[in-house]
Amino acid sequence: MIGEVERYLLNKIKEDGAIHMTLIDPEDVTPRSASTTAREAEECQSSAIMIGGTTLVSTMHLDKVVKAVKSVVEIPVILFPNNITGISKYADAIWFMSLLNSSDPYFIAGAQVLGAPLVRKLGLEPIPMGYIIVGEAGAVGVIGRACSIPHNKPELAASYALAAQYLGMRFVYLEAGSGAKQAVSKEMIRAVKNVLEVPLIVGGGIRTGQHAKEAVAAGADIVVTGTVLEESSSRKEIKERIMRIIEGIKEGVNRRYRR
Ligand code: 1GP
Repeated sequence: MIGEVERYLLNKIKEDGAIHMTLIDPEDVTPRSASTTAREAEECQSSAIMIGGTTLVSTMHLDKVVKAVKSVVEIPVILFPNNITGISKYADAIWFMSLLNSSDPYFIAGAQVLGAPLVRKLGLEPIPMGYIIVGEAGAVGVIGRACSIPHNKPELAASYALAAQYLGMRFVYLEAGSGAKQAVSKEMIRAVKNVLEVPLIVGGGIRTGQHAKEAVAAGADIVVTGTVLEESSSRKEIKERIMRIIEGIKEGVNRRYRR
């Protein structure tokens, strides 16, 4: 059941303690700029490229972006779908995800039912993941009709994460929303990690090495960043920012062992 990409991620987490993934929102890029970001990310040792965005509607554009990225990197390209329009045959794998705290059954199981046959037909590797929205959350909270978990209720996030694990999801994602002012707190990451045996992904509003370090020290296994790279004006800046975040992840792993 566990595919090649998932095995790679699990091994990488085991080897490095925690890893970084670069998120590319197809709506904010051209195929060319996406491939530049992906190449820089791979050079800086980001472990995978995720491609997806909340308001994406053009599968045609998505295909072009995924194809361009795939042609320049060796690391896996994983789809991060907002809906059935977020599926592309050019990717290696897809987060087969359920927005657990949505109030709309469409985002919990409806889109998944529609998308599953296509995922199978295209031979994409599905990686089951429980997706949990936290705090203000922005666009993803609105579109996904999330009953967002307040930042000061870590125990609620832990209950959702545990339920995801008991439902058989093999990854859990705490999402503060793209470009969030407030990233997921250390307390919430710690509370979730405390009950979880599957890898924990954390994203939304992580902009600096210090942020990444704190998230990893608290228990994040995968740190996802997107906005911070979109805000970069040059290849040099993209590289520097990714390097700082990856350095922060390494420091976070070391801090865990020092406890
Ligand atoms: C969004 O968690 C991801 O889905 C990444 O968030 O864009 O804030 O890095 P940022």
